[in-house]
Amino acid sequence: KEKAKWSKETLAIWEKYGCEESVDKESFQKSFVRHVNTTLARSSLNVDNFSAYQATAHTVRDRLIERWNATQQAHTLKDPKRVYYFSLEFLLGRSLDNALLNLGLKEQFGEGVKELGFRMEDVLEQEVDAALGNGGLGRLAACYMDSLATLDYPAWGYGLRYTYGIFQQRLKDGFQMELPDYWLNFDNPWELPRLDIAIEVRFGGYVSKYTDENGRTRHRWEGGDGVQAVAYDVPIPGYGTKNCINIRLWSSKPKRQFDLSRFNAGEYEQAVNEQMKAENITAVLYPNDNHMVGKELRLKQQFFWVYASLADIIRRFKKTDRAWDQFPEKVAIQLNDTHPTLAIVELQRILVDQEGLDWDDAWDIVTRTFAFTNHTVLPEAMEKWHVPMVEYLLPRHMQIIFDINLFFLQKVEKQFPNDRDILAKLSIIEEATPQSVRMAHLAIVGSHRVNGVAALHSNLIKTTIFKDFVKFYGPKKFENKTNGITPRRWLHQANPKLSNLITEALGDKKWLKDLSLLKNLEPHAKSKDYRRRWKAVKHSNKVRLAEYIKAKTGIDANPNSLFDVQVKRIHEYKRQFMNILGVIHRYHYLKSLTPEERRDIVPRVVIFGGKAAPGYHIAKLVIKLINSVSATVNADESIEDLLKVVFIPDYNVSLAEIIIPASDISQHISTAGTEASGTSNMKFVLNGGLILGTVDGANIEINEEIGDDNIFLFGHLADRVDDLRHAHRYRNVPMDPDLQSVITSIETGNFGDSRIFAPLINTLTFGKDYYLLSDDFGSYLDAQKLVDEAYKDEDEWCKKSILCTARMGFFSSDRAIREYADQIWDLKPVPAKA
Ligand code: IMP
Ligand code: B1N
Repeated sequence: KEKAKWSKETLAIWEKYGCEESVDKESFQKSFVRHVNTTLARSSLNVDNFSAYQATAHTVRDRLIERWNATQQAHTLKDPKRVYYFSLEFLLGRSLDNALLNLGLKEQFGEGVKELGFRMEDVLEQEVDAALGNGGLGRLAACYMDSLATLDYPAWGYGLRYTYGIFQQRLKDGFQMELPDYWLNFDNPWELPRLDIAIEVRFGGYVSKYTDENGRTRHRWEGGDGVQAVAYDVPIPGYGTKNCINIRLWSSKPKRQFDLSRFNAGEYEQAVNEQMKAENITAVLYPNDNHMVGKELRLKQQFFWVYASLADIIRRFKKTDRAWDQFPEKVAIQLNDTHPTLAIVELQRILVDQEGLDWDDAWDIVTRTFAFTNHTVLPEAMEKWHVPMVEYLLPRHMQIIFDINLFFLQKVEKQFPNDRDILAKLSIIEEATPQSVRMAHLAIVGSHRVNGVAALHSNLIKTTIFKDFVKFYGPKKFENKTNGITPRRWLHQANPKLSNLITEALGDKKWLKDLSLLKNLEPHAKSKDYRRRWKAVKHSNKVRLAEYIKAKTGIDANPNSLFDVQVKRIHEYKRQFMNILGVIHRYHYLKSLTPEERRDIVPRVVIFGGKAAPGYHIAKLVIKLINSVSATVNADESIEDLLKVVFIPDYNVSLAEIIIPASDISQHISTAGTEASGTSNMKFVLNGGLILGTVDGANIEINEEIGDDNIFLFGHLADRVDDLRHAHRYRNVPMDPDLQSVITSIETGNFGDSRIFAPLINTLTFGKDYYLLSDDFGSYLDAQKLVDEAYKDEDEWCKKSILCTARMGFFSSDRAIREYADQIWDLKPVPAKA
């Protein structure tokens, strides 16, 4: 509209200067120097690596924003169906290298920066991770955004802009210490503040009833205290496309208007204090992975986020004159776990209370809009909110939840008359004191599709936690969408040498957009020369990691050893405890050998990394035990290089990019049935690392793809777990003798004062051993022996390594996203102009 008002002359000026930012070396240098001089207000005499990073980042950002604008414009013009990915976590890591590679600028900008006196590697190292997530769930959201952008889907991410990301981990005397991650300390070039997009969010208040002009009883949510949600946009560039999508992160700010009535003399300070509380809502990411803590602030975060996001989506929908029943044809919302489930209730409230729709019409729109991904079966992770808390913060939403439940249970009752048992099992409300809202039940009832994240997991939810829902809805509502990872970050960026070697063999880089093409690597496993070069790449990645380990821990890790890696959140179900007990067993074994026998031993470096939730004491003891064992073993000169144990502190995405390409074998050893999928397992294998794992999560599908010869699986299967647990509880199961001798060794003080480890050791004894370490320990040690044997034949190992990479095509997040788009969202790509 406004454009029409402009004169020809005005338009000409716009067009003259609206040209594209060029992407050649000289243009890079020109922008770089301009940003140093203006954005950073520095001169050529005063530029360090960090300023060079900032100037490079701003130069790339300018080019990103251009693509971002073009993409958003194309979408606005076409008004296609969009998908909105609601995730409380986006674990993006660093952006500069990723943007350079996805935009295809790495080479010329690298040259440009070199001529200006810097090395691109040093510049890239300056960036701090955007660590707005705990682990797998948050990183999955980031991989999915990369694929959505790369495949030209019209998609948005919605999340929170935490001031503090996941804490930084330090070690003190082998214990984990947590430091706040104040990641916005220096400016963040990867976000665009949209201070004009501010939405008022309310908590508290009351519900009033009234009769409308048609004589219907209606409800209105009134009163309460408000805060503002301000938008910060994070551009996500696709690989090999102009498409650049957006993650909108909300930050909480005080309302602009003070409550004037409070401005009586003396209340000023209190009024300001009240206002400052607004900022608390998005201050900190909750640092728990797979664990629910029922804190009021967390519930506030969830509502704040879904309220603002829905308001934004509805504003966009209302730009065109469409009837409400077309909403699901324009909007698909994917719920990343139950964290955003209140969105279901909020949309129903908007449609009924504000837009005046009938309940049933509204509910039909709601259920056609939402789909829900479940990521865990662990009972302690299931979200439940106390009814009194929900009632107090969100009185109208609580009423609506009761109504949703009432209408749902009426249908259940009709289908299963006189079955009180199934009513209690399916109810959204858990009848305890106090009552709770079961968020998973609400998410299922309010969605048209529910999916698990690997084949085993999706079957398990149908037969265990959600089995009664399958009885009611039938099996079709429940699907599997096996997780995937982006090969751009997890191979091309993290392992440039291997990426080059693959491209050389395949003739071009098409595999980066169609990972199934990797299968054409298979014949190269037979080439001696190719194997030699493949081995050389792995070796140089191990050298890079060994240098990092030396710098951070002082430990010498010999790159000629077998690198055995377990990096992931520290959790009892992931069984890092079993790994370190296995290490102790190995240590004893080595000490029992004669010098001749030792000659036959494959030297190992066992590498651990990962954070424990700050309140998770047992997990923190596991870290301490690893460090104690590390201290003893590494100091024992009689062991030489045959065994080294390393705990790398502060595992995060950019560290994963160094560690994963350097692994020979990685461990994914959760008790069968507990790890929904795992995604780092995929990353390791894609980089030619073998797996030692249990028959759990995506390990199973990886096995199906790469074949039995290329993976070391062990342990009891998921269908045995219940019986084994039962046996532990009701009978006195003798402990595996190897395990017993390792425990005794800890208890006799071989790894420092054993008293501190008592609570950890107690998890195995007293008829517990909930994660079945004792049951799996024997087969774990056997599998380790097979690993040792296999590694002795370097050439055979290398063949396996190549075949692993070649057969991982299925695990691209592009495949996963296409499945979601075709089977759940009904979404079509909309390419931005080339
Ligand atoms: P998994 O649990 O081993 O499947 O790992 C999931 C992914 O989360 C890893 O591959 C990393 O990309 C990412 N990640 C980043 N930081 C952490 C962490 O502290 N713990 C676990 N995963 C992390
Ligand atoms: O989600 C990943 C899976 O690969 C992992 O197996 C699974 O453990 C992980 C509450 C979670 N499940 N649940 C969570 C995280 C934070 C939180 O506050 C639960 N994370 C997973 C991706 O599918």
